Amino acid sequence: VSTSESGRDALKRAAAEAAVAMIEDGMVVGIGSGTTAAQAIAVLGERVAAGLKVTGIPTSEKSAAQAQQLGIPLADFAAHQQIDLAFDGADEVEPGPLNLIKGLGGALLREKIVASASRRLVIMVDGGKLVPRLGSRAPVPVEVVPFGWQVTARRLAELGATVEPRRDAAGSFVHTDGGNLTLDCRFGPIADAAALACRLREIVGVIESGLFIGLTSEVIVAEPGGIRRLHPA
Ligand code: A5P
Repeated sequence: VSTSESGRDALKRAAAEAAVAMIEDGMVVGIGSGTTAAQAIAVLGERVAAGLKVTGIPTSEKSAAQAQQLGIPLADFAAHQQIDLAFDGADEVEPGPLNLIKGLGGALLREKIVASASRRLVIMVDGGKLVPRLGSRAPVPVEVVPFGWQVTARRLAELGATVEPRRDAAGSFVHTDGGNLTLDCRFGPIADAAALACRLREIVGVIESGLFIGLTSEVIVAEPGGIRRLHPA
């Protein structure tokens, strides 16, 4: 796999094109967040400009702004509670169940709400994001209420994680679109991601974790040799 920036960008674009090709006229579409999703939004913008009729429900303020700029009509859950297809990126994918780690790019909660309201969740990655066990490389981002975050962080550490609050380059806490904090929790390779997701949810102060369990319909994997499609085993 090419590790150069332009090589990775080309793979993201290839995955994005394959995902957006699945979108049909009249669909309500969940619009993901992150750099791969941004490529897909650009491709979707081209199709909308060419006459495709869709309604988008964005998963972050950033994606909403990009979609709006490209003339993609947007709505929210007041208008549609059922999404036909959502596209998004991921930080790690475990082949087999196609469980995911998401949220390293900052969004997570809205992504999970959109994913859970979608008939199909299509994930776009390059081959470098496939791991035998979630947590092999990435931390699990956990969105928490700012009040008492230190207590929440301690509880997360008791589960065996090294916990770091997400900060920007200047050292300030990063706030999510919902005004919350993100704690990056390094567990190392996770033997049972579904069980861990449940345990995380039980901690007071935790809003959601970046473990996406049983939500993925299809993963589009872009590699230098071409596109592969994975379905949950
Ligand atoms: C958004 O914060 C995340 O969940 C992204 O979907 C994920 O981090 C993948 O992002 P990239 O496509 O930028 O790697």
